[in-house]
Amino acid sequence: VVNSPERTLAMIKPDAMKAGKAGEIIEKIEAAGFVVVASKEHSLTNAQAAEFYAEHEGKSFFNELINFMTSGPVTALLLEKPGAIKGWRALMGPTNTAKAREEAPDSLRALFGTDGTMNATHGSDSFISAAREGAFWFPGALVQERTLAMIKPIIS
Ligand code: DGI
Repeated sequence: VVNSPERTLAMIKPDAMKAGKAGEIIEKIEAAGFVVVASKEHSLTNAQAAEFYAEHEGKSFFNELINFMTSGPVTALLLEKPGAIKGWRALMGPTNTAKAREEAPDSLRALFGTDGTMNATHGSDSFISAAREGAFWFPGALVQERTLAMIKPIIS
């Protein structure tokens, strides 16, 4: 299972899109060994952004987050690589841009992020999130080929 491909859901957020950095980000994604399985550029509605970030509803930064995520187009990407979920989180770096610049200066958020809210990229934080977020952006796409392999040891 360790070397089998895994898929995760990534987004290039409106700040990086507006800055014209999508191409550069995708080059870095491919240079890091990810395969871009599918991509889609789309401007989220308020309802879509609220659904995507439902787990943050009620938090202090929720409205700011929704305003930002609906401020322009985003590019959603379905990425594949062994260990894609953790690997993509590592390539992005810490959530807060300032922290990313201190702790992971080569990370995408350090290079392309703006601040604590506008941080250039998104990545699913778990297998379950990747399945949910992948289905949100790419309905019908096979998000996790290793689902059966993963749950077999649990159910047998
Ligand atoms: O998975 P992440 O994007 O790294 O982080 P998350 O799922 O905890 O939060 C989703 C987004 O919400 C994050 O990319 C930026 C924003 N956010 C999270 N925590 C804070 C925040 N924005 C502000 N202003 N303050 C926060 O504490």
